[in-house]
Amino acid sequence: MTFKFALSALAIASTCVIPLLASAREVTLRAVSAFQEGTAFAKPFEAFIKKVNAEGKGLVKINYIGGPKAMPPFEVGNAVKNGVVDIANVTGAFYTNLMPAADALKLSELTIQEQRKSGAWAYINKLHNEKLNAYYLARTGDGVPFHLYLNKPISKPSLHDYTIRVTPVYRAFFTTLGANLVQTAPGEVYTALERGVIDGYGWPILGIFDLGWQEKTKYRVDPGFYAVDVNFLVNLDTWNKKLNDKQRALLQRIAIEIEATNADNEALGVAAKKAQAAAGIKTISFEGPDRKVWLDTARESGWAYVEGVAPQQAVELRKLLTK
Ligand code: 173
Repeated sequence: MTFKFALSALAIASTCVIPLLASAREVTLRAVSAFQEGTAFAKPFEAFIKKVNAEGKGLVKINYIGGPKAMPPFEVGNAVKNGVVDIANVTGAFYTNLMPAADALKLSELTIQEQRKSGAWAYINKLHNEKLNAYYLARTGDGVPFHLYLNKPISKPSLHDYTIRVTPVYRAFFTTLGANLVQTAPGEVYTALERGVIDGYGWPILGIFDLGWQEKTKYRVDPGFYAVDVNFLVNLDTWNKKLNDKQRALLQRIAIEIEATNADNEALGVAAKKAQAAAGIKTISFEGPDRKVWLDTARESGWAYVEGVAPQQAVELRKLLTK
């Protein structure tokens, strides 16, 4: 073989091989959301996917399977754990069956940026590694409180004789206030309101227009309580084995950029209150001692519940997540 021939053979080989290697390096991740596509708590995740697919060309591609039509919200944690999906957008309340301490995430008084600095994120990530076989990639929802929405007014912090739709987020609080509880996924709230089987529901300040609930809602109770946690979780085998350093760095950088948009949430909440008032939803606002009872009951019943289901983690989490 002449030297010249060898060179041209090498040139041909490399033009064939390099594109193959490049495409082999692009990893496709399957994604689901526990919240319906296009709604308030799917939007940050969808912005994340859009950015990853634009900026990660040739490196990572996210294939968005969709929301609750693709997978029931309370199954999403399991799907991440088993690797049925690689990445998911889901609130802790939907995977307390696998990680009881996830119920404490809503009780955080620190932003995710503060949690990353203080070591809280690292501890919470470790719990996700152990219980959910997941990497805790991002938290959205900081600055979005939960509220009680009603169709029968109340004048005191008491819910005796009221039937309220819940998830684990509100369970301890509304139980302490004397309510009867019905747990449903978000997709079932409208029908429950329409049929009159519930007198109200727990939900954050954002998102009640997404599924048309304003049509069936008379009152919102203020103040709001807790802080929404909607988390991006990556299957741990995917994170450790399927992705390389560059791919992990890209996902981490964009996740942190999305977390920075949590700063917009307060303004979104103000706008949501105005829109609710314009839709005819009246505010029941607890002031003075009632306000204190409302907020103290929310916080203390919430922590007492976590202490019951995950005693050691509750002590650690309360230290890490409160001021
Ligand atoms: O379904 C719910 O009320 C709930 O638990 C939740 C949690 C985070 C964001 C939105 C809803």
